[in-house]
Amino acid sequence: MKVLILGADGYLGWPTCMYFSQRGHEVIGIDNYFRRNASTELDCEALIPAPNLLQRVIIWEETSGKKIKIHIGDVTDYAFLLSIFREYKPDVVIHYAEQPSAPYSMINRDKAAFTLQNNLMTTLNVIYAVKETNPECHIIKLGTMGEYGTPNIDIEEGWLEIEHKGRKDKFLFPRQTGSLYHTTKIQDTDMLWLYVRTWGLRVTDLMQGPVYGLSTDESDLDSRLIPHFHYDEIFGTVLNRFIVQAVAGHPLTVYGKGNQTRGFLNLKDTMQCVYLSAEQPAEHKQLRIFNQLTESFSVNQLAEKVKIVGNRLGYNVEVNSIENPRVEKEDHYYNVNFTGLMELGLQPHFLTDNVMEEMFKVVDRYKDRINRDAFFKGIQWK
Ligand code: USQ
Repeated sequence: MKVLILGADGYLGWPTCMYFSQRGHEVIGIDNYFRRNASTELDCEALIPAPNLLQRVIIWEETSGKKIKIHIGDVTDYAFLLSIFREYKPDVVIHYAEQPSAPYSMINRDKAAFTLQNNLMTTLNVIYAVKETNPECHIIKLGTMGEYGTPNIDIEEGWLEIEHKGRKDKFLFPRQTGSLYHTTKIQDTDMLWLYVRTWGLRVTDLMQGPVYGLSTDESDLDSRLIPHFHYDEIFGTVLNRFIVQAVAGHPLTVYGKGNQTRGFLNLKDTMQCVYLSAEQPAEHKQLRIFNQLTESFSVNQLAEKVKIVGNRLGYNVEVNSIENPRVEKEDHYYNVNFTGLMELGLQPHFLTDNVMEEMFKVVDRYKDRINRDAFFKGIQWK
């Protein structure tokens, strides 16, 4: 396959580039370094220094003997994106080129406007570039489990059959998010669904839960290939944050009651899910939606796991419940259907003590770089 990866510098983007490249596919990556620049601006840089993309593809070639092509540019610039589509004619485009943080989208009006503008415009541009150059190209779009929110019913895989006054139809599962970032993902799905219906595009929308981990088979080949690993309030996901906090001797920041439950997955499983989706594409005129997670935990359960493993490794891990800066349900029902990716062949890597120990070991190597000010700045949803 010829694979175009948008957002190739990101936490998911760079490991995805290597994953496809390692398996013999031609990979073209694009990034505008949004996250690098934003984390410098907001004083929340990644834990592990990562060479820029142009340097990383050289390291990758030295390590694997395989080439990845990189273009630095902005997917909101349609002329730029179209020129890439015309030059490479990809079979599949993997769209990660979005502002990925819920807290970032809630900082102020300008960050909200950027999130809206960036996320919707990148998606629109991908849709138009595919239509103009090759409507056969499969779009794989990273959505989020947060599109559904936490309804008081089971969360189905994208769609819900509804019977109303004796008649039946199938609709997108009701969506109700808690942040502007998550709202843009709903809007992306709606936009993709419009163009699947009207232009017959083929789309896979992956409703992913929070990801943890900093290791893939490819990144383990050389420490300079490690993905950006954020532990700060803005770009860090909860388990990654807790492990860095434990290593730094900072109490784990459980927000509110800590009964908030989400569906999690290992970074290695994100790679598998995206790869399986590319190998077995959506049909024409199909918006295929998968719920991308492997197991559910509450925040309290994660904190407890980190505490047990951390204490065993000799850290003194404390858990501290702090006032929740977000507006979210702290007690709620949560039961998600996620059979679609399993049926495609996903082999989950579950959150074992061993997986956490490995994360502790890597984080410990970089503990001198931990910026404690980044753990909690208190970005308010209210
Ligand atoms: N949480 C804490 N303490 C912390 C950080 C988070 O209690 O220090 C809680 C949050 O309040 C929330 C849960 O942990 O209830 C998950 O928070 P998160 O920061 O790990 O995840 P979130 O902000 O929802 O966003 C992340 C990714 C986003 C992705 C989303 C999937 O940044 O790109 O879309 O996970 S989901 O959560 O299913 O919407």
